[in-house]
Amino acid sequence: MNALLIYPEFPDTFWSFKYALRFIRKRAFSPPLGLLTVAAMLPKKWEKRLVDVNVAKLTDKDLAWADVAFISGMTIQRDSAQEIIARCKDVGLRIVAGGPMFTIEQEPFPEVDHFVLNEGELTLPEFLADLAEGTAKRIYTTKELVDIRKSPVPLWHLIDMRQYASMIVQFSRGCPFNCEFCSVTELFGHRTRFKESDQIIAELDGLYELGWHGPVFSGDDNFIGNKRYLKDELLPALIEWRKGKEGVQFATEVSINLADDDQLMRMMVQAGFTTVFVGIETPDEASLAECGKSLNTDRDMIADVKRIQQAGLQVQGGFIVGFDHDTPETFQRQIDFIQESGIVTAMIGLLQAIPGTRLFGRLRMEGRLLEEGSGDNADGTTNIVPSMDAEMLRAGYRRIVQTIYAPATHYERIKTFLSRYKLERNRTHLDVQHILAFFRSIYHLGILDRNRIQYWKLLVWAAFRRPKAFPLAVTLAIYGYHFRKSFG
Ligand code: B12
Ligand code: SF4
Repeated sequence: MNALLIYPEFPDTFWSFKYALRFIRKRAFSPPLGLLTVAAMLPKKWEKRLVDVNVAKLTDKDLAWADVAFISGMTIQRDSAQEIIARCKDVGLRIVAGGPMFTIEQEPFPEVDHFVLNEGELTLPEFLADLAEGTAKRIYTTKELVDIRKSPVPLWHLIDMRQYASMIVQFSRGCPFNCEFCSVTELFGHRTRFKESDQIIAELDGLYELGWHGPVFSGDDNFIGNKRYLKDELLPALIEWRKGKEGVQFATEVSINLADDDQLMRMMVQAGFTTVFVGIETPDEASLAECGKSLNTDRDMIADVKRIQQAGLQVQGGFIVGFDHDTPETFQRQIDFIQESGIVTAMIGLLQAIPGTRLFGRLRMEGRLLEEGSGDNADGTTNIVPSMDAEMLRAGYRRIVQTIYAPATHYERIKTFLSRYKLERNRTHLDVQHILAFFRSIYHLGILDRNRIQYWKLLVWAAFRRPKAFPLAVTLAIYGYHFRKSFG
């Protein structure tokens, strides 16, 4: 059996980092971990080929080679997935679909032969057994959650690592909280399920031995969902593993209560974590209460962000407008918060209702749902009838985006962040591409760009005030270029 695993194309979005990746000559941020994991669960004797359409073309030859196509994807990849499915159908390929988008909706994909939904570790074995018997059904689903200690090591050799800016692993799934707009607990549960530390080290060894000595993103819903396990097991194991491996740096997603735990922050930094993405959502208490984000209420979140930065972790933040309790003042409050906190990479979303969330259920009852959402809450659209005037909301959203990514404010935020950031020694791993990226940034941002003066001011400031953070200043300037282009 020849299995062709296909990952559809992402549109140009905040997270695509398309314009920034060109500076380091990479094609995508990270590879499709779901498909690499699925590949590891297919029978050993099958031939496997993976085409990530974000980094390579899906050719007619690939399709002719295959006996069966396995397609994954998020809602945001819907258009590309539909094109791929149509091409597979044209050549008579059997199509198997799984992953977050297909788990949420199947109706838009009538040509798919088999939906193997939820966590593949649970549904794929039954599908494969039925396929072998010639009795494969159309839908395989489960309400169970897998013990991810049984999840296999992804088949890294199926990708060309050089095409990606970062590798991606997953230490845990699930989140103890229950925000109204979020589909994580519906899909992955409230209990944080961690892999064994030995299992994680084996995955990291696999990557390192294949020659990956760069950034690794851990795609956890909330990495700090089980602090005891982190302190007693995983972080000590990572600290030990990372000795002598300076190039490897980790980034992940956490909740704001990381700021309450100095020991945890210290251990994460020691283990090689440099960046955390935090769901801040909004500085408005009433809107936080509305969406059930109780862990962000009654606290000084600017002070929290500062503490995390001072501990040595860059904070990236997710922000949302469009809650029922938002007022016309909310937009300026968001801008002020982002500027003051020095969160350089701030993802601003318009609230969208994702099927399966509590928000989706509530708004359907209230008759406030419009057409299906785009799946990208940072594209300025929403599928909700807001309580605020819709035009005012859209204009407010645009104002936030245009203000925080305007060169003057963006460069100012970089300085605010770098003034506080505690940079560990020997953290920065520079390869030839990074050095070339610096020269490319001089050309694009320092010569061609209308706002070149701001760029040069930042470089001079960094060279004298934060010389060790100079490469990071350049990287963040390049990110700003991406955000201006993609939100432009
Ligand atoms: C890491 C991550 C990212 C990373 C990297 C993504 C990448 N390159 O794949 C980054 C930060 C870039 C990212 C961005 C976004 N993400 Co994201 N992300 C995740 C996260 C936390 C982990 C994904 C992962 O790698 N999991 C590990 C692998 C092993 O799991 P998996 O992919 O789900 O695969 C398993 C099953 O789904 C199944 N499976 C998967 N594919 C297939 C295929 C077949 C054929 C079969 C049989 C089974 C199967 O088996 C696998 C093993 O169990 C998930 C949440 C989560 N816990 O899954 C959200 C998640 C996937 N992201 C989500 C979203 C919305 C986004 C963004 C749109 C956010 C935004 N507003 O910009 C962007 C879109 C990306 C872009 N380029 O624009 C949603 C998707 C919901 C949906 N219906 O589409 C999720 C589920 C989070 C949520 N809110 O619920 N994301
Ligand atoms: S803390 Fe984050 S992952 Fe957890 S439920 Fe809330 S938004 Fe979702």
